[in-house]
Amino acid sequence: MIGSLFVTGPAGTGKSTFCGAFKDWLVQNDYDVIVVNLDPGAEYLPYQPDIDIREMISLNDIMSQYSLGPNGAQIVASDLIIDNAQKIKDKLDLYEDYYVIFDTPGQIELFAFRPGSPLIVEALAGKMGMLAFISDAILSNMPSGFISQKMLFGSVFSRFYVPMIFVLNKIDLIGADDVEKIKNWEEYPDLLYDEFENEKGEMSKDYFLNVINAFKQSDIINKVSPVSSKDMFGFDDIYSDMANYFQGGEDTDTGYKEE
Ligand SMILES: Nc1nc2c(ncn2[C@@H]2O[C@H](COP(=O)(O)OP(=O)(O)O)[C@@H](O)[C@H]2O)c(=O)[nH]1
Ligand SMILES: [Mg+2]
Repeated sequence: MIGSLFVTGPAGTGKSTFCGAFKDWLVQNDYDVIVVNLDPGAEYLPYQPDIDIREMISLNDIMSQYSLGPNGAQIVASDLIIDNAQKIKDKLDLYEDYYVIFDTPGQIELFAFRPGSPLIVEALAGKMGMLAFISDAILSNMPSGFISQKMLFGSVFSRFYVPMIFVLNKIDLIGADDVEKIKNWEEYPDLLYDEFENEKGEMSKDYFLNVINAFKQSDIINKVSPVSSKDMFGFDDIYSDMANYFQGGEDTDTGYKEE
């Protein structure tokens, strides 16, 4: 493994679609890559996983074994991923010079907020793991939505403490002007505050001013990476962030490509 990208984010933001599309993009650009499905509850996946947790954990078996409904079984299933880490690792070891993309359970709390999840990242990726937080462009297009996604991003970062990319997915559903507006919020957080005030009218000014200040001072406001997993747009930027982290720059990586 060259490096691993764990793809997380709220349900329906497009994690699985991103995993499949980013894999296709990497393959088209001559990189070796596999996708690992870590969602035991996935009924349908928009890609063919190279390693699949569903072969190791069955939601139906858990439901009957522990007399649980589908929701309870999802929680137990997520907690069982760590028990299967070695099995997954053995399979990963067959892919020495590959990038590995991990798709994570649909509901964010099943990955980000279970006690064992940082151990899963550590066990499967060692020091070569980073996270992509997938946010939905429609939600992030409003100041309140954007702030809520950034706070969630910060919350996930607090748990894993590995490099994280804030992906603004589904930009095909908003205008180019809106993408620029969101990028501007990132660069000039005071603008975000002004527009948030316009959106909400009366509000607790001190609280939100302090939230924005915390963003500014903590690197939570740092960069957004606009992507359309549907149109395969924006993946070059994601890739260069990965290459920078894993190999210390794209030049090194070009060397790898020519090997
Ligand atoms: N328009 C558009 N739809 C997308 C994009 N990415 C994902 N979707 C759709 O969003 C829905 C949820 O996607 P999915 O990958 O299952 O989300 P997950 O729950 O985060 O894994 C599906 O209907 C996807 O087709 C995108 O870039 N653009
Ligand atoms: Mg999914």
